[in-house]
Amino acid sequence: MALVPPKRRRGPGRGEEAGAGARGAAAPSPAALRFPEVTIYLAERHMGRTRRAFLTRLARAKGFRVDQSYSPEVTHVVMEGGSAAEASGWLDRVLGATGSLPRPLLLNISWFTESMGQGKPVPVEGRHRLGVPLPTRSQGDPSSLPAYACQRHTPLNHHNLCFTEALETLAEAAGFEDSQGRLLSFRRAASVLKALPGPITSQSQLHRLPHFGDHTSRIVQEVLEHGVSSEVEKVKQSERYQTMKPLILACQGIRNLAPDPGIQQLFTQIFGVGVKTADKWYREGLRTLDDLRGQTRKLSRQQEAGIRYFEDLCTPVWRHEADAIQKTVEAAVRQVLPDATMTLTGGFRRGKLRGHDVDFLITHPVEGQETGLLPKVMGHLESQGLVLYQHTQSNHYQDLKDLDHKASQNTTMDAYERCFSILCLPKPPASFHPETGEGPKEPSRDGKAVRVDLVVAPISQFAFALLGWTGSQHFERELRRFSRTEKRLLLNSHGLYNPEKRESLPAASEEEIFKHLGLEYIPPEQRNA
Ligand code: 8DG
Ligand code: CA
Ligand code: CA
Repeated sequence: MALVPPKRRRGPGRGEEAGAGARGAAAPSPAALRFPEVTIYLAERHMGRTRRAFLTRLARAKGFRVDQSYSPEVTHVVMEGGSAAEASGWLDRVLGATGSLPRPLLLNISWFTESMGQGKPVPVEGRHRLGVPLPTRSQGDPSSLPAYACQRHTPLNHHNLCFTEALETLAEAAGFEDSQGRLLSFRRAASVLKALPGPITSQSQLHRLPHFGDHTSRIVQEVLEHGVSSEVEKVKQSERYQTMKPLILACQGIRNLAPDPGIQQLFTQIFGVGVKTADKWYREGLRTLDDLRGQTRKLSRQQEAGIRYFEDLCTPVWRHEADAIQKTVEAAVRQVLPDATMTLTGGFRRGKLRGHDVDFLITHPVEGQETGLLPKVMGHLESQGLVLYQHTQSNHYQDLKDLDHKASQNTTMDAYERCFSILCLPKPPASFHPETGEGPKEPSRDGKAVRVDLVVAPISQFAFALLGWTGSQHFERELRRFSRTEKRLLLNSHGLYNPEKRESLPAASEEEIFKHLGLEYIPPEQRNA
């Protein structure tokens, strides 16, 4: 059945493709358009005519403007299944043909699906983008891209999403198999692509890049040629991958379903489980969240909490929610210790608009005053009914000697006083109703359950803690590897240690730490490796 809409008179200033009406039969009247700032164009290539017509109807029913033909008014071009190179080439041709200058956002289908799910245009993030045009002058020659992620600038929005998604899926699957070597090689290759000034358009470009071997290059080549990699598709469809993923998410109870692949290993330590437990459950025949719910005796307190609030914890935390939590927690901190300061760390400090949790670092200008702060802060929050789960640990370093020892241990786990919690973000005011398109979805109870990590550092170690808790996880790992391998120094979130001289190198700021390491300073928003 042909689903080509009948021809319509086109509106002023609107271009038209041969044979296609400008708006199509089911276009909503201007009054029904809910998002005047967004005009979508769905590229038919790969999507097919029928699916395109279906998606058009869906979006229009939700009040989106979807144009049948490309014009300078289009703000969001959505492509399905094409490679970044293809998308970019397509756009160049279209722009050349229409002579139109404003470059629209070039997005993969995930932006469209999420926007339909939320009933409003979601903010565009790096992972939504496809083949964004090269910046006018690239940040240097890609062939001279340094080998360590901590030597490179890695912005949040990069140009090679379809390749990095494929490589990170394989990294994640390698993690499920407990194969650290493979996990790292896929992760490193993906990280290199994130730092490139433009999209990969030909396989020959890979020869000059660090961390690209036969296997990783083959994956990229497949994606370049076919839009997908058969190996990645096979992994994604395997029963093991499909079962392990939600099981790991469930038993950690903390990860966002939107994948931040492979990060599990670190979190295994935090919530007590991870790949091994998930694997054991898998082998015992557990497959779904309900299977887990029926097996309460197997669950620890944090796993139980993770599963109880699973739906909320799978919903991203938005930046404005992080800000709201900061206000609430900061008020409690000030009550206990008026001069204490609280800094937002983690992904939000790197400029992310959403995350799986909110991370804070607390300190006090007078060394030692901060000790024992968290139980009191949590007490305050508990008395307001805001704590759904918490696990607080006091610091476990005794003296400076012990600190040097900590610094000398090349481990990600630190000895700070800290609290891993699930807090209840109070219900937003009525103006944040989903129908207004302004706020988060209706929470499942009186508020939304949000994972919050609180870490307390004495002022003398604050810079190291800030650097360590800002991430990304891969950036941190690379920073430690660089220190160890290239500088023979041991770095962790307590300090920087010279094992030969048996001394610590103090630092009052992140800049000083980079200086000690002989590295150019990389600001937080460029650490999205
Ligand atoms: P997201 O929440 O936006 O999804 O991502 P994120 O903010 O980058 O990740 P995260 O999982 O919240 O972790 C933030 C940083 O904190 C990351 O670099 C890893 C680091 N980190 C932990 N646990 C520990 C730990 O026990 N010790 C140290 N030093 N760092 C840690 O998550
Ligand atoms: Ca975080
Ligand atoms: Ca965290």
